[in-house]
Amino acid sequence: MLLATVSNQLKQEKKMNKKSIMCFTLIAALIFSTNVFAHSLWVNLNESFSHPPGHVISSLGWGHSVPMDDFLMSKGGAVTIERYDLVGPDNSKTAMPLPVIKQEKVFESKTGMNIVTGDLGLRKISLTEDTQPGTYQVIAESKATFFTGYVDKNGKVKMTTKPMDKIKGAKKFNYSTRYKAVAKSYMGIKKWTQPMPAGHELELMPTCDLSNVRAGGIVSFEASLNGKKLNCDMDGMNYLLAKSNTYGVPDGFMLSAYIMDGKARVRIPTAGEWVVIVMVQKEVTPENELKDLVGKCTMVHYGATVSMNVKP
Ligand SMILES: [Cu+2]
Repeated sequence: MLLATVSNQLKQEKKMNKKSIMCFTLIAALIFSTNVFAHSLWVNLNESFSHPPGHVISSLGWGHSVPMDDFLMSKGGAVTIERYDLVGPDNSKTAMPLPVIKQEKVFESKTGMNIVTGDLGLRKISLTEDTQPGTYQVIAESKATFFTGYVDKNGKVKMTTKPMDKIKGAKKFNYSTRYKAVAKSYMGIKKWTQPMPAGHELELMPTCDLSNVRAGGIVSFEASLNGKKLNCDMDGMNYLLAKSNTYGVPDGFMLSAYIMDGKARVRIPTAGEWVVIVMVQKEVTPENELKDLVGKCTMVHYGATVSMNVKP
């Protein structure tokens, strides 16, 4: 009896060791994902006024598929959130608790599925008698992170989240970039007031009322990088993308519009949640405004989104 218990315990310990090794390998693989800068970060806002005075549920989206694609730490790529704010109509900022990002235990189902819990920043924002009317913003920002691919002294291809100058013994760098993703969503409580910019390097601003968009309506935006209007010119082509789970999904396409003189507009064909995306990549050179990053990375990737709910 006692022997059986000891042997069971040993078996269990062995199993746990194996699991923790597997877990570590998984974390390593996650952090070293290559195409993470192709992922978008966005804010989902779901308004509920069934029980007055009402509330809004905020959550974060990460990946490709609207409204929720993946956890902030997953095989597709990990991201750290450093800002998750509720901004009032008077532009006052209230920090909401950041999502807890960690590798959780995987539960196995009886039919070959894996189940895992996680935190996508689910926060309830309730109205009170004292709620000031106007436009509220929920703003999320990821931490600017380096992604470097290199060949080590033994000829092995490696990937890391360090800048180039922190990697020892690299024979060759395949790529090195810094990526930061920012996300905003707006809600007009009783009325729409023009929101203030968030102060992002890549700032995407609506120039229309986003609380009352209907299918078939036009939405307009302004986009700038470090205060300079984005454009389509000799410096490159900049465009805005718009995607939803109610349009183009089975065929894998989305809408796009050129950004001319900082402005772009798009007609939204269907009701549902839409995410508007601008992604910009800039080369680091000793002559341009990114010169402080020379030696750390060769590229900088910026991603900005604004999400909205379109009525039928
Ligand atoms: Cu992906």
